[in-house]
Amino acid sequence: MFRFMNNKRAILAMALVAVIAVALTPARPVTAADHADSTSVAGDPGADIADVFAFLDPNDNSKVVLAIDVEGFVVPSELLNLSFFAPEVTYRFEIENTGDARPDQRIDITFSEQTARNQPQTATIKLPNGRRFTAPTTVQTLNAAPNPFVVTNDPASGASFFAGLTDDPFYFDIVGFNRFVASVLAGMPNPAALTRGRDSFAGYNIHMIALEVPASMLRGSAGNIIGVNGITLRKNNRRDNDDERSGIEERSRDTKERPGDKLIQVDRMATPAVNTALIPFPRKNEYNASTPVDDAAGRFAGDIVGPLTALGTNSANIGILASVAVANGDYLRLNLATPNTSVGFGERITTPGYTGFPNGRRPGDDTIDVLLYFISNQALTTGDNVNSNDVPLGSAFPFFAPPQQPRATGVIDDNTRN
Ligand SMILES: [Ca+2]
Ligand SMILES: [Ca+2]
Ligand SMILES: [Ca+2]
Ligand SMILES: [Ca+2]
Repeated sequence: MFRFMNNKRAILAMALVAVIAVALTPARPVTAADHADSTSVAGDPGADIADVFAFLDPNDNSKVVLAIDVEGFVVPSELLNLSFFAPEVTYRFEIENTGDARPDQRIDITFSEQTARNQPQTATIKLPNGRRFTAPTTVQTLNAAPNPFVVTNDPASGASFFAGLTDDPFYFDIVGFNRFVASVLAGMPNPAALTRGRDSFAGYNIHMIALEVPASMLRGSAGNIIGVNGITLRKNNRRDNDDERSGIEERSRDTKERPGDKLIQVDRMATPAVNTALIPFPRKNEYNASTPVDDAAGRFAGDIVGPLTALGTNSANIGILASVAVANGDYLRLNLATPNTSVGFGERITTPGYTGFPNGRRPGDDTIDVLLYFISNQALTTGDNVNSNDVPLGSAFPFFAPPQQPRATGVIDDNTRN
């Protein structure tokens, strides 16, 4: 068991983390928290969840913000053409609020087809209490200044909604990490590889869906603790009796939900990096098709706890990690009674008053560094030396930063850090 007394041992620990991660994912090194985590979603970007967020509105702790983003790495010059949400995908938040692994509520979000680049799509939001409302997406522009976020408030439920492109809030030096891993595998660990401090996601946009609801809407018998799981589903509406009624071309454009349609789960994501870093490659598709109930039944426990044990992560810290990903299934667990006054920008888990991941997840939380912190028995605090998003986050709902736009004449730096 590691007890980290100096930098050398800390570096050793990180090296071992890297070795384990690579050993378990031989064909795909760590990329994002969940971006392109398995072959089943890598070719389906509209349904490929990159990140999921759950946090108390720092301006009003009586409300919870839930967000899910998909299809990242949208370059500013393409934000007009790539700005639409897949109309045949259902974006779902599963809410667990009784203290077990079985979800108790769901919030579904679907989108109409895009009819023109300068027209919004219409999102339909179905809340757990049966209330449903519609909201326009935010239309994009190629101007140097972004269009303002369009936020729809639903007075009947107290909910607010936003969907559109934002700056990708995830930050991580993919290249530095993988170079470091390569040096470890070569037998010459080179921690200098982690000193680039270059955010692989800087300068790029992502498709963001954000919803704010009263916390009271999500509370259950577990009291202040809720679990949040993001999933995407596609309709399987290829029914035999449709073949003679309508042509293939017509059916392929049909996005209406009808009785008999079956929704197939494409991706799921709660705790960052579980599928990308820990689940072995041959089981990544299986993980995305599984549920938190499967997790709690131990289906992937060996894949998650085993490497941690091998690394010397002690039982207390394994317990912290397993409490969000194994014991009662993989959920972002958020304590609704823990006051939150920040989106986490620039904070570390060692920052006094830190209230972020693994308590839910705020847009600014340095999740990769937090995971390394617990894996190393709370000894490693430097992580990948990318310590915050490349642009400031928002101060009001949806709390994410505006999309990165094509730069104005004379602006040289587009923020990308490859
Ligand atoms: Ca994914
Ligand atoms: Ca439950
Ligand atoms: Ca960013
Ligand atoms: Ca970091």
